[in-house]
Amino acid sequence: MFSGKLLEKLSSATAVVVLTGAGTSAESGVPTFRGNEGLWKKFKPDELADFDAFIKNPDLVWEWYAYRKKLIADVRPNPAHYALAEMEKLFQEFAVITQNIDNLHRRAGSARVYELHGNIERNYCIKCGRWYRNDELTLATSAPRCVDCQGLIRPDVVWFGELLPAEQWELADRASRNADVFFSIGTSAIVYPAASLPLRAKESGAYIVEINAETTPLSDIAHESLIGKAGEILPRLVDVLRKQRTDENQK
Ligand code: BV8
Ligand code: ZN
Repeated sequence: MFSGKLLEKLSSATAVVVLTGAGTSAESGVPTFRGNEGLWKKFKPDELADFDAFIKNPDLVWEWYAYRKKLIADVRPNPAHYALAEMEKLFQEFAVITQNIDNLHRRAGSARVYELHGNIERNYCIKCGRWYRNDELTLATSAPRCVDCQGLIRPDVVWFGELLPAEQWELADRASRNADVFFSIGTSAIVYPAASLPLRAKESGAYIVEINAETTPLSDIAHESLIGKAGEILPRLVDVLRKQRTDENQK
């Protein structure tokens, strides 16, 4: 299933970076955005994941995020998340850069996780900046208001037209440029600037591998594109890597 070239690259790699998208959480039961059952099918992205839409119709945007918060609270990491947490132990430098806001990588045990698009478990008041955890919010039908200043509370996620968190982006960009092998897993590779990371990694000499259920704009640029489910492919890759290390140690 894995090419000799990939296994050779991984056996000599010190720095491995993984960019993940919604497809990595799909097998946990979290709907993706652009797939057939995707979230964007029912809702339009620019009606929901956008600050102006939020100001115009905070209740509708909160209805969408309340639905996702409830859904994400009830799901668990899947074999793809656990395999990535295992892979972290096999390389000197390993980072997961995620576009996902579901916190499932950390819940699966990954330590170095850069969240480019925020985290659905955090919320803040747009007027005074006070932070709120999900369990501090009563997600009834209308948008929650700040107890201190009555300002609108929003989820701490990156909407279209908004800048990504500077420190997370900086760390992700540096890790991508320093990678020996860069995986793009479960992402349609169309949302920027996240989708520029594999290109930056390739410019700096990294071996680019895509693992995705279908081809994407990255497929022709990557050195290898493995079509399939992350939850099936990644555990097999970890098994092969573990065996590779045992064989090496026995030499
Ligand atoms: C910014 C909110 C700039 C959080 C999201 C025209 C051209 C190029 C760029 C632009 C443009 N017009 C506007 C832009 C910029 C825009 C952008 O890239 N738009 C795209 C759509 C063209 N980007 C932005 O606005 C970003 N900000 O650029 O600011 C700026 C500059 C100066 C000053 C101010 C600002 C902000 C981007 C973040 C937007 N936020 N969501 C939330 O609620 O989640 S976007 C949304 O898409 C999510 O965040 C998600 O993370 C992201 C990417 O989606 P994917 O994760 O890839 O999910 P998707 O469903 O698309 O694909 C899943 C894949 O998995 C599929 O391929 C499927 O086949 C596969 N799969 C399914 N199951 C499995 C699987 N694979 C493996 N195993 C499985 N089991
Ligand atoms: Zn406030």
